Amino acid sequence: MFSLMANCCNWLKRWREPARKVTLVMVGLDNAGKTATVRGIQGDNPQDVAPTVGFSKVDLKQGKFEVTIFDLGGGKRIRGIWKNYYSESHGVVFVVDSSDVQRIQETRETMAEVLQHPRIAGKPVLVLANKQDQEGALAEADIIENLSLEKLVNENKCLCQIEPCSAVLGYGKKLDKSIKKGLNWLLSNIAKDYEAITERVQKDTAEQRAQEEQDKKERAERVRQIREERSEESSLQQFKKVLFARMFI
Ligand code: G3D
Repeated sequence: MFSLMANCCNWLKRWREPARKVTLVMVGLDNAGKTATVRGIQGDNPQDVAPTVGFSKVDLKQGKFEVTIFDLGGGKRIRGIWKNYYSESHGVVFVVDSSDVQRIQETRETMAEVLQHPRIAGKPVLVLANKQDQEGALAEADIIENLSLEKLVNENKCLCQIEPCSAVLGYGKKLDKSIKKGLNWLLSNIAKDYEAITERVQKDTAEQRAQEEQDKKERAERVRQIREERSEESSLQQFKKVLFARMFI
C-alpha cells in the first residue's frame, strides 16, 4: 500500500516537473546522414535532404524534453564552427556513415577532436552508426574498433552508446527504432545529471560570450589603430607635398 502511494507520489512529482530544455549538437563528416536523421526525428521525409552547408537549428518536443538540435555541416572547411556550439550543448550525437570505409580514419580523427574538446569531454555521446542498409556497411563491433571508441570515451570520461541504424528506413512514428532508442538513452542520461550539466552549460556559455565580446573589442581596436595610422600617414604625405610645393614658389 505504502509502495503504491510512493509510486503515485513519484509519478505526480514527475508529471508536475516543468519541461527540461536540452540542447544537442549533431556532428559527423559530410554525407554521414545528419540532416536525414534530424528530419526523420522531426517526422519529415529524410530522403528530401540537401547536405547541410552551414548549420540548421531544429526545435522539437520529446516527452518531457524541449530539445534543440544543432545540425552542423560536416565539410572539412566548416568543421571549425562546431566548437562555437559546444558550450551550450548538453550532449552530442555523432553520426557515422558506416558504409564509407575509406573515410573511417578521418571519422576517427574528427571524433577524437570533438570528444577531447574541453567543452565536450564528460558529456554524454550517442554514436549513430548510420547507413546499415548499405551493402558492406561496417557492423557495430567494427565501428567500435575502427574508431577506438572505448579508448576515446574512457580517456574523455564521456558516457557513450552506439546504435547501428538507418536514417532512411522511416520517419516520425516509423523512425528506425535504434535512433529512437539512442535518443531516449541520450536524453535520460542527460536527465540523470541535468542540474550539473546545465550549470556547466551556463558557465561555459557565459565564458564563451565574454570571450567573443573581448575578441570583438580587440578587433575594433585593431581597426581603429590601422585607420589612425593610415590617416597619420596621409597627413604626413599631405604635409610633404605642401612643403615641396613651397620650396619652388
Ligand atoms: P549530412 O547532413 O550528414 O551531410 P545527409 O548528410 O543527411 O544530407 O545525407 C547524405 C546522403 O546520404 C543523402 O543522399 C541521404 O539520403 C543519404 N542517407 C542518409 N542516411 C542514409 C541511410 O541510412 N541509408 C542510405 N542508404 N542513405 C542515407 P543523397 O543522395 O541526397 O546525397
